[in-house]
Amino acid sequence: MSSFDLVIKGGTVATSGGVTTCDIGVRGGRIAALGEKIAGGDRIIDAGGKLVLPGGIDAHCHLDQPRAKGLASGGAVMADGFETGSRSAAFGGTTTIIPFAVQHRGQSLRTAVADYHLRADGNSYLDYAFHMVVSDPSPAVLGQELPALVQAGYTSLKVYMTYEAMVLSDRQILDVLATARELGALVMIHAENFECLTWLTERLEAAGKTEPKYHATSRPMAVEREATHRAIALSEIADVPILIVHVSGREAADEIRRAKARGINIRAETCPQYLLLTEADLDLPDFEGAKCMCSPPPRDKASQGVLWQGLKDGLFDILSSDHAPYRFDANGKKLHGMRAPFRKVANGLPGLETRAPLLFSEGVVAGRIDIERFVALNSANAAKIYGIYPRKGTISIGADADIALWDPEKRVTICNADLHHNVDYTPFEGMVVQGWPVTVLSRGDVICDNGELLGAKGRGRFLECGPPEPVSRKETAWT
Ligand code: DUC
Ligand code: ZN
Ligand code: ZN
Repeated sequence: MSSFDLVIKGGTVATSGGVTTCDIGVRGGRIAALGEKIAGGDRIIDAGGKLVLPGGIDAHCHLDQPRAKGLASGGAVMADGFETGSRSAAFGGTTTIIPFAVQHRGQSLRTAVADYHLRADGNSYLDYAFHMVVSDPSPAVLGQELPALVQAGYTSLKVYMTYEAMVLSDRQILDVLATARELGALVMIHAENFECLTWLTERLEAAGKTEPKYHATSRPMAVEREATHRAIALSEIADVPILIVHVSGREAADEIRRAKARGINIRAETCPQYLLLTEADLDLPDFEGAKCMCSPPPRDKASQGVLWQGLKDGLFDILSSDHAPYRFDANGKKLHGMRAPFRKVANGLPGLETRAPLLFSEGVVAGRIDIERFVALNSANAAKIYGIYPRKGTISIGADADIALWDPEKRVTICNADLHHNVDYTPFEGMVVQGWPVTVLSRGDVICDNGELLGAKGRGRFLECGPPEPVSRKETAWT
């Protein structure tokens, strides 16, 4: 018996901190040695010509999420649960996923988390953690449930400034922020102004402007910009860091840049759809535009440039998919028919599998970001922000052997038929990318190899998260 279960030999190993050529020895699912020539190994993987990268972390995806009652688009069914969602993520080089356990109004948060475990446990190919969505911050939730849940490893939560079933008032958001501050949890904020977009939606409907393209008209950049500004102000007032999710427009990005320049400790995320799609994609004929309907909506070319600049220079910390899997059929996008007003069309698009390859191709290969920055955006920063670093997000001794071997030359034409989710389309159909993860390991197990699924359903484990990195707890005047 040799001293390693597996040795990955001769690859170019990149982390967010640098690039080197070395071998990796894996024992018991963890990285046990890094060195120039590691001898032995029950199994050898030749990584010559490959990039050896930490497995991706998709820190914002929606899987098997029960729909909130009372939504205009209510009833649409998510096509991916943990089985197909994690499978698809794995084929795209992702080894950890963090979806959302959603509390519906009147529901206990603890119950929501327990219910979500029933959906996840035993079904995932990948390790997973949960964020929580707080839609009813009652005294019991803030005073009893959240403290126990944060202690148990659920250290991040999302609040919404929009959606009828989820929206919180500024005062409620302040209550959640103050609780997060006390507990050392991180609050993610969906920043769109509910009153403004509802007013615009009603005006558009009255004028008969209900096709998918008007979804973008109903949520212009000012709707996102104002809410982003307000979220930052709330974070400043409560004196606790926040993370603004799925930033889409250049105006919201400008707000974040200004806040960071003033020394406000906030984090930000964007997604491939905002880098690669525009509002024009919502105007495709035959209701096809509905495939690209998400909130906030895709913007314009100028926004894409601003977001790429922000990914390069550190304005953005992470790139997530916001995978929200609705099929283009009567259970999903077409639940209310092909002529449904945009208000009734489920929001979201799929992206777990294409997230990292798109960032690699359009980012690294296109010369917009270097490979270290790719690793930071793809995995290291999410691991740090959500309290699972250095177990995840890096290649270092003691870390889980969650590793993706990328062929940096491989050219792939994205085609939904080749993807492994359960959605019947991809908004990136026909795009040609260069670079693809050909071998993917999770805790030392080869789970995908050259297009073949080798991992077992249910092998993924729940990850208890530690304290998020940006949390600061100095005294304030109001504590
Ligand atoms: N917007 C969200 O906030 N969540 C899921 C999908 C979407 O478009
Ligand atoms: Zn959101
Ligand atoms: Zn989302």
